Amino acid sequence: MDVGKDKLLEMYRSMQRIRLFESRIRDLAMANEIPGFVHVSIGEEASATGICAALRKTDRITSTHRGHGHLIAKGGRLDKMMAEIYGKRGGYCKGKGGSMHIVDFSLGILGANGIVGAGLPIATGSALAAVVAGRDEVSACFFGDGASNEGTFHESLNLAAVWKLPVVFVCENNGFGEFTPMQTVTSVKDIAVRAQGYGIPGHIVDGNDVMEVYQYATEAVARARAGEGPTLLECKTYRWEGHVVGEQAFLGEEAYRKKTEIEEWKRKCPIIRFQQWCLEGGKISEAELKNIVSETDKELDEAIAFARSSELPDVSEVTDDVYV
Ligand SMILES: Cc1ncc(C[n+]2csc(CCOP(=O)(O)OP(=O)(O)O)c2C)c(N)n1
Repeated sequence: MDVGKDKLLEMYRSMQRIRLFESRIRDLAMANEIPGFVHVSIGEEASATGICAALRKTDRITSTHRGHGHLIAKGGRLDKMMAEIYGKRGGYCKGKGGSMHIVDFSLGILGANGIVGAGLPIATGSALAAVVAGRDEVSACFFGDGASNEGTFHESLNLAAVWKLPVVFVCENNGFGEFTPMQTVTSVKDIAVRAQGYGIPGHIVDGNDVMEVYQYATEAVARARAGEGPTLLECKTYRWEGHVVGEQAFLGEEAYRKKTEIEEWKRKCPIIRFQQWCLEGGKISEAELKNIVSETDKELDEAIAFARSSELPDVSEVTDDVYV
């Protein structure tokens, strides 16, 4: 696929922003500086990036409990995300949503979501709304392998197929739902085959290869925009960290996965892979890549300073912006 240098740089920046943001979040949560639960997607950066790189700003996404990467890839601001995760007033939801409820309608981000499988009908509804309103917009829906066993997955794929809605369903298959290996609770080896049951295309994608994700996403988005209906993409990937930050307790004798498996997947790091591909082909220089990392580190220092200095919301504001 012929991709210009600007796009490659944009994708590299997106993956590094996700990795570095979430690495900081993980460390801050372990230091008890961040309240509540945080789920990071370290190791899964290529799927969020490759999909969002194929979308327009006006296109929409729905996300999950593991949503920082999706939001960053769609253009989310790191300072407002950081403040939200700190529970501060300067955050996207004025500190009342936290990690799992970040929304930015101006960027087409319809929300992270703590309810597994909840994004599927929202994305389907958003695609229907676009068709009814005559807007040329595509909705991309991120969800996990666990969510593909929820009723919402099956209902959404069916309706989106029947009405040929402009949706791209993106299953990020990281092999586990919490501490349960996917194969022990899922009737098929590959989630992509479930597309056949709804008469739509389904593709298995190397979710650690950002260029492959981008290629499949470009085709699925074009198909959706042309009124030909939805596509299911299954991005095979792996999460390096626990289901939730602070999960070390589950790495003992009774662990649900082996350390060697984690190490094996670390060797397939999506960022290093893309970096090598860019350097080997002389597409991007090492200095350009390093510059992106140092710019992102600086952006993160500022985002953390912003979050720390932002105020906590007042108890009197608890029902503001909430339907009661
Ligand atoms: C409807 C619902 N059921 C159960 C849970 C508890 N829960 C939170 S995350 C999770 C696992 C989800 O697995 P998957 O969809 O594969 O996403 P991953 O965590 O692997 O990214 C579960 C069961 C929930 N939040 N919502």
